[in-house]
Amino acid sequence: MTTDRLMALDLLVSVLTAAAWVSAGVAAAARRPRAAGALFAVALVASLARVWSVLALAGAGWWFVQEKITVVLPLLVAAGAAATALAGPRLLRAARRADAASRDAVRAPAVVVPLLGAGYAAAAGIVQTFLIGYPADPGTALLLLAVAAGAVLGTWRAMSTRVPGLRTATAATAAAAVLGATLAFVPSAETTAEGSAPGGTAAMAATGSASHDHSASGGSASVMGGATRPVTDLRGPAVPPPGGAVRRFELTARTATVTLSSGRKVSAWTFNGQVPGPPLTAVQGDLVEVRLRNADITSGVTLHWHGYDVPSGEDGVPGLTQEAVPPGGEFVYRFVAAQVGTYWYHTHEVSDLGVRMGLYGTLVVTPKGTAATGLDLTLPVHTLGGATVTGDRDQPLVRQAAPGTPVRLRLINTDNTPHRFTLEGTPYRLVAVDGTDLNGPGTLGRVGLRLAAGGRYDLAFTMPPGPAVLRIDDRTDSVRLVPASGPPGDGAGAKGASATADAGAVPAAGSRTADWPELDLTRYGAPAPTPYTARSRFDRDFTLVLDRGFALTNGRPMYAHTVNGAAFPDIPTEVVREGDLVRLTVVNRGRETHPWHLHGHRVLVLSRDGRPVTGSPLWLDTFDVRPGEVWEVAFRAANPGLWMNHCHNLSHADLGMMLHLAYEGVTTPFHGAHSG
Ligand SMILES: [Cu+2]
Repeated sequence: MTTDRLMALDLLVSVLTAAAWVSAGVAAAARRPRAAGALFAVALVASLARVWSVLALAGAGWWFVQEKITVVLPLLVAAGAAATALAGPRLLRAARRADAASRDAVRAPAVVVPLLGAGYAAAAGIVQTFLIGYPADPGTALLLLAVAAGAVLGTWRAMSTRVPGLRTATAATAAAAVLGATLAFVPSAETTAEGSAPGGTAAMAATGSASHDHSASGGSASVMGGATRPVTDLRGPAVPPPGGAVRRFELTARTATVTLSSGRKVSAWTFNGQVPGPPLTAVQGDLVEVRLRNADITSGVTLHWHGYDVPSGEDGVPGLTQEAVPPGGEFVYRFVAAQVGTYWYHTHEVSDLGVRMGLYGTLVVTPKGTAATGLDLTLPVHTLGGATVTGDRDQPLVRQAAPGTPVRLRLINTDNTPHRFTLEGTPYRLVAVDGTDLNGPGTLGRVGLRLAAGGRYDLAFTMPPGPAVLRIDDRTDSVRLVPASGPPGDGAGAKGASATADAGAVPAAGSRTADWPELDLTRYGAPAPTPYTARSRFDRDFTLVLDRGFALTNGRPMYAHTVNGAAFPDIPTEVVREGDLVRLTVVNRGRETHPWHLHGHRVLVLSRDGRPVTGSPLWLDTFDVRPGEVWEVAFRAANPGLWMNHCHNLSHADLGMMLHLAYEGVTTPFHGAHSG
C-alpha cells in the first residue's frame, strides 16, 4: 500500500476509534447496555486497528508517525486500557442480563466517564495530527492531555455531584494547560536573542544548520568576524561575454483589462498591457538586460527568473535581494544567458496574487550557432479569470505545419497546481525537463505527462501527415497542429507556420486520454554519469517535513502550511558554504501536493520514495512532492547568495511554506522578511 493510502487509512481508523469510544459512552449514558457493549467491542477492535495502522505507516519513515508514536498512541492505549479495566466488566455483565437493574448500572459515572474519556483521548490524537502536525513537542502534547483531562472532569462533574478530588484535579489540569501553552507558543529565548540584532547585520552561527531566521529585524547571514559581502554586490555583468550580444527588454507592470481570444474581458495585472508578458528570448552567451518599471501595481513588483541560476542580486526576491519596485520605480536586471532551454519569469512580490493576476512571461534561450528550424511554440498554461489560457488564448490554438516539419512544444505550468498533458496523433519524445535536456529520451505515445506547478516540459516530434492535438487535463484541446500543404522547410518553417484561429480540418475529440497512464519520469530515458550520486559524501544534509498545523505566519496565528512544524519566517535558515555538496530530503506528510522550488540552483534527483532514478539523470528546479512522498535531491552550492526555498503552490508559500537558503558570509541590507 502506498504511504498516501496508509495515511488515509490511518485517518479513517482514527476517526472510527474516537467515534466508537464516544458512542459506547453515549449508549451507556442512555441506559442501553447491549448497544454500549457492542460499541465497546468495536472501539476495542478499532483501537487495535489504529495501533496496527500507525505501525504500518512507520514503515514509510519516522516522519510520518513521530507524533503518533510519542503522543497519540500512548494516550489512546492508556485511556483505552483504563476504560477496559473500569467499564469493561460491568458492561459485559449488564449486556448479558439487560434488565432494569443493569440498565441503571451502565449509566453510572464509573462506566460512562472512562468510555467517553477514551473517546476524548482518541479525538485528542486526531487534533494532534491535524491541527499541530509534525513534529510533536512536549508543550502541545501537555496541552492536549490537559484538554482531554479537562473534558473527562467536566463530564464526570456533569454526571455526578460528588467527584472526589475535583478541586485538586481541576487545578492540576489548568496548570498543565498553562504550562503546555507556554511551552508551545512562547518563543524560546534562543530565537528571540538571535532576532534582536539590528537589521541587516544579524550574525548567524558559522556552522549554521541550527541557526534561525530573524526576519523581525534582519535576514542576513554572516560569519561572525569573517568576511562578508552584501547580496547587492552579487550582480550580473554590465557587458556580455566575448561574442555575446546584449538583449534589452523593457517590462512595465500595470493593471489592465485584457481581452482573451474568446472576446471575454479579464481585469489583470500585466507586463506591457498583456498576459502573459512579452516573451523574452536570447541566444546562449547573450547578456539579458531587463528594465522593470512599475506603473500602478500598488503592492509592488519584482522579476524572478524561475529556474534560471542568475546571480543572487538579480533574483528578484523583495526584502532579501532587493526592495520591491513601487509604483513609479524601476529596477534593471542583468544576467548572462548561460543556460539553454525553457524558463519563465514572474513577480515575487505578493506572488500568489501577482502571478495569478498575470504578472508572468516566458524566457527561452536557444543554443548558439543553431539556426531555428521548424515550428517552435512556447506554451505557458495559466488559469486567468477562471479560464485555462494557453499562451494568450482561452480557445484552442490552431497552427498549420507541413508534414515532416520538426516541431518543439515548450510547455510551462505557471499555475499553482499540476497540469496533465497528452499529445495525440503522433509519437513524440520528452526532450527536456525544467530546461535541461534528458539523456536518451524514448518515443512516447499514449501516456499522460504530469507537469508540476512552475515546471517545464519540451516535447519534440516530426509533424505527421494528420493532425496532432495537445490536451490539458484531458479536456481542453489546447493546441491543434494541422497539416499544411507544401514541402517541409518551404514555407512551413517558423515563418510559414501561420497562426490561424480557425484553420482547416480540426481533429475530432480523440480517445479517452484520461485512461492513459502517467509517465514515470524517474524511469524515462537512459542513465548517464552525474557529478554526484546518492553514495556521495554530503557536506550538508537538510530534511524538510511538509505538513499543516497552527503556526505563526508573519506574526499571525494561522492554520499554516508548515515545514518541520514552523511557518515562515520562523523556519530555520539552511546555511551552506560555497562549494558544499548538499542533500535535501523533502517529506510530504500532508494531504496536498507541494511543488518544491529552490531558487538559484538546479537539483539532481537521487531518489523518490527510496527508489533511485533509473532513467535519464533528472535535473529539476521544481519537483512535485505528492502526499506521502519522500524525495531526496542534491545540489552543489556554487551560486553564492541568499535564496528562497519554497513551495511553488504560491498560496501555500503565502501560508508559511517557505524558508531561506543562505551562503555563509552573504548579507542583505533589506529587512529580510520576504513574504511573497
Ligand atoms: Cu505546497
